[in-house]
Amino acid sequence: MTGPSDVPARTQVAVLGAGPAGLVLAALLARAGVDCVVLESRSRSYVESRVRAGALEPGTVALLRELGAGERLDAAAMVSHQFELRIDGARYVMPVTELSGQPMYVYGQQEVVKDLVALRLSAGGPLLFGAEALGVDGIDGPTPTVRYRQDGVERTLTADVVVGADGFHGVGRRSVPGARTATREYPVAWLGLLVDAPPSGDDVVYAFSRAGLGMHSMRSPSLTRLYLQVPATDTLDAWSDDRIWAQLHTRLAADGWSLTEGPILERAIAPLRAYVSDTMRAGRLFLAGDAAHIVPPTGAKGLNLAVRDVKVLAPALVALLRGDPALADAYTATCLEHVWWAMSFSCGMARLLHASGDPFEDSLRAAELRGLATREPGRRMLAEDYCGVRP
Ligand code: RFL
Ligand code: PHB
Repeated sequence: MTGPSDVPARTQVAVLGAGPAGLVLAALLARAGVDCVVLESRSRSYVESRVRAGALEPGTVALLRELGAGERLDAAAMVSHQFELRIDGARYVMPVTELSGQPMYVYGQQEVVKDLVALRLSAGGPLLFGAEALGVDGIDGPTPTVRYRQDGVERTLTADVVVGADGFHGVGRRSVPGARTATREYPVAWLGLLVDAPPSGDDVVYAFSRAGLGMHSMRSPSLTRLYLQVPATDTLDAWSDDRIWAQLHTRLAADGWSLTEGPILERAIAPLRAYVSDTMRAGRLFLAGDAAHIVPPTGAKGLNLAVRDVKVLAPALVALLRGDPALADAYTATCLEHVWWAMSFSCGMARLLHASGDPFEDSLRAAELRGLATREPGRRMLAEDYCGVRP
């Protein structure tokens, strides 16, 4: 890690945030010979242990391998050839690989972050932890500046370009003047659990039940990841272990399947929201990943979208720094196409998979889900959208 004494004050690209978007971008830029400095507000141990996403599209995995961050992933990721839709206890297997030609992968986001942090540090690239960006100035001129605080000291970093890859709560998106946002708040949240128990089967299971969505996923042969739909207003104290397990058993119940319990290692309630900024660029400031858009987690798309953005952004920045602005000018429009596709899939799944409590509405949802799960066009669409392979 770069220490305070050798903190650079000038770089080509200042990247805010060491999440998947910022770290993949830094790796792509390093490969193209562009200097960048990554500023991350949290500590290294915090970002490497923050439990979040798990399902990676084949395109994301291919890029991580290509960048040299695929070794641990290839040893530990679980290849997911199918997932299961469970509708009022009836089981429908979606053969993703058979229908789309590619599998999904299950590998924790914090492991992806660990691999990318190691890659960046091994290449000697500046990556500053505990460095909180406070604001971005001069984005309409040729050399924007980031004000940030590290170890209680305020510093500035001057760059040719600044990228806000600092998530929904960062300063990047607040520094784009005049951005209009399309937003949807949901009345439900997800209670996410990491459990010290072997997964109860090989498949990710999305269960629609009248008591609410229940989900089964995994992180390793000995770690299970589970989710429950809860009211958006709930806090963790409303959810004792007994209540959690009772609800998981009810919602995931199905013939021939039983849920293995274990100690809950980690629990958090995450709000469900959908949000898209209509512009991902203002002058020399660009946004990528959750800073520009949030999708509900029902489609497993957020991290994968962050990677899609920076795949578009890296060559655009390389060209811009060489004096050719065409790709940078097209950045927002290019990204909004994949963002709205993923939004449409994720919001569609969110609408169908969460119970509303209204018996008529929920019977409609179950019928619609059965229609998708049993007819060829629906099955193919679900498989292709899930693994991000569009014909
Ligand atoms: P991140 O990961 O939030 O990283 C942003 C980083 O910026 C730092 N930061 C700052 N740094 C400097 N200065 C500041 N002022 C800063 N403010 C913030 C933060 O500390 C952080 O390190 O955004 P990024 O890189 O855009 O990545 C997006 C993904 O994290 C997110 O979309 C996914 O986790 C969404 N998601 C899923 N995505 C998938 O592709 N597949 C999944 O299976 C999946 N499951 C999920 C999910 C999100 C979930 N939650 C938490 C709602 C499951 C859940 C429960
Ligand atoms: C996960 O494994 O955390 C996961 C899988 C699928 C989703 C969301 C999260 O849609």
